[in-house]
Amino acid sequence: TEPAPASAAPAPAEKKPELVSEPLVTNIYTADPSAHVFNGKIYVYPSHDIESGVPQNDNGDHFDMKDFHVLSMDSVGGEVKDNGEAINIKDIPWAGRQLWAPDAAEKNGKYYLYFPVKDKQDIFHIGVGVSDSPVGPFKAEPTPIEGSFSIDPAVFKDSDGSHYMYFGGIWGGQLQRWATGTYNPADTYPENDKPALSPKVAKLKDNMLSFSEKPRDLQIVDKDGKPLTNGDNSRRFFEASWMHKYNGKYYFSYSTGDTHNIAYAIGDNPYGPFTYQGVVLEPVLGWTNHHSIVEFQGKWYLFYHDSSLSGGQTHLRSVKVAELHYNPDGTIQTLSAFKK
Ligand code: FUB
Repeated sequence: TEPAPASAAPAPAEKKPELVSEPLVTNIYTADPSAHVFNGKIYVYPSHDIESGVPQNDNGDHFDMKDFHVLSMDSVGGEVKDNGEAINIKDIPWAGRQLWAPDAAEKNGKYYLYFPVKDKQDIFHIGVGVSDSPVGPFKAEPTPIEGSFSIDPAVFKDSDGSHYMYFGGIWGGQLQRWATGTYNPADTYPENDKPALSPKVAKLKDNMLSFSEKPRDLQIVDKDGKPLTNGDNSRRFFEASWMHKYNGKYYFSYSTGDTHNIAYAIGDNPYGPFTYQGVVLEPVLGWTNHHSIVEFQGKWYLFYHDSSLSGGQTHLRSVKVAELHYNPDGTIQTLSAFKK
């Protein structure tokens, strides 16, 4: 055979964008950042991690958060303001324990903070608080959103002004206890070769305080249209739903939990089905991986967290931001948290 011409040298390994990023704030621990642009500013709605002394377990009891602080900034890389306490668990009448990952939305000059918290029977539901300001204080509604369950609400505003809530999380997030449609304290997972448990989606009513429909399953399928299976741990949904729209397509992104990736899938409408594409963010320092994706001044950003500020303590995390890049075909370039 002929020797290969010099110009046919092996292609260099795909160069991933480097992720070198500092915590947005260091005065408190923050996690699960949901970023939005309201009135030309970026507002980040994170969990507020604390050390409450509860021992670590697979249910996530050590994530024992009690309030939220909203962060704001005029530019990425500019000063980040911690706007102080926006709501406290003691002011949520139905709450028991564990304020987990929140999100927020704006409509007609009112701001809505959506949050999962366990009720007094230790069952997760999703609540909402209302404010005239994006940074609160938020006044909690007296009861959870009717028909809500599990964790990690993400509220997406579509181009026609409709709002949809995406939610759910397995293991400590209790989604598996709702597999039959009603709460069953025994964990029930599908067989490994059966479709994985689906995240949920429900359109919100105009009042932003309730669902306008029974939550539907959001299907994530492979390139052949087959649902991802329960045993497909490196790709199946675990928690941390997020929705964004790019060039008219709907991008559903989420954490794969025990395999620690932020993955994404693309669909043609807010309900799906969504076809699995790949990984947005590889595992970070710490067990959890949770993110949001937002466009600001013509650039796209990934807000995420890791545990670097606490030296790796999994329940003491810090929110960070990195620019996100798309390929010409609309796929997302994978970000790697650790330099290779
Ligand atoms: O922060 C508590 C929980 O950890 C969140 O709800 C999950 O998404 C995971 O990040």
